[in-house]
Amino acid sequence: IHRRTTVSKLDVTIEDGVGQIVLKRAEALNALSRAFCNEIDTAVAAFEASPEVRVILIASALKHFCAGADIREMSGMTHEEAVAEAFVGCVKTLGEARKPVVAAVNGLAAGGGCELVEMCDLVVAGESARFCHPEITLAAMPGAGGTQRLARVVGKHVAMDLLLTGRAMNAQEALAAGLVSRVVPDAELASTALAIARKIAAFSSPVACRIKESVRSTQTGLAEGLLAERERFHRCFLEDDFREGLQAFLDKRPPAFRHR
Ligand code: CO8
Repeated sequence: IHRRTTVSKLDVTIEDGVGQIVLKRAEALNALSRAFCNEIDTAVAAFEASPEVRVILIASALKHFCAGADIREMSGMTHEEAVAEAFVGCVKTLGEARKPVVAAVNGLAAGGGCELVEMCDLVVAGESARFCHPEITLAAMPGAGGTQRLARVVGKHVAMDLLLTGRAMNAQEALAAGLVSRVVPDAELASTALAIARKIAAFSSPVACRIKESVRSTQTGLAEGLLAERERFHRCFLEDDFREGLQAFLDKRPPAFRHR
């Protein structure tokens, strides 16, 4: 069965038991605006509900995987709006998916984009892929699991290096740290990720989901940690350094933080 629909900023296809989501919000390097998150959320929810889909695959059609939260949109939001709209809550469905999720990462996965990767179960990276959490350079912090899932995957000290310095890790480093499952030549990224997804989709789906559920149960305290992280992230919206960090990015200048 092969179906194809185009939902403005996403390509969504189902083939051989693999539900594929290809991000293509070209004007902002797949930055996660609320509308874009809602599209991702809707696509994942549809795949979760579809008996045709046994594995979910997420990839990018652009030169980067995803540039993180939409800084332009965040800069216009008040604290009340961020809390009321549960900003960052919108990509919840991917993080909570029962079905296995494979990520195919090319270019940069930054901030919220790296958090999308951390929500996935098996991560295939092109050899030029890079991973970073630059939130601190904006006087922001991760809000969709970056402090929680990353620390659980790579350990406290590598997580701290990424989160407190904002530096990017290359694909080989990410492989050694455990954030990535496999590194392949860039030209083979899409085909390898699809082959892996198809292989998993050919097995019994209930048992694949049960294996995932069982592995996830090792992540004790994750749900509570995610909620507490989100609350801390929302607090950034009350701070003047955060406003300055976002504005400086948009103005393409270095930030002048007051609270150094
Ligand atoms: N938000 C909005 N617009 C963006 C973003 C973004 N995150 N990233 C890039 N863009 C825009 C740029 O403003 C630019 O627009 P224009 O052409 O109008 O000037 C266009 O995309 C292309 O970007 P660049 O010219 O900068 O492209 P480069 O190839 O030179 O650089 C980078 C690519 C390195 C990815 C660079 O764009 C960059 O550093 N982006 C910001 C990365 C970042 O700091 N991300 C973290 C954001 S904070 C965060 O993610 C918190 C997560 C909270 C949870 C969110 C869950 C939804």
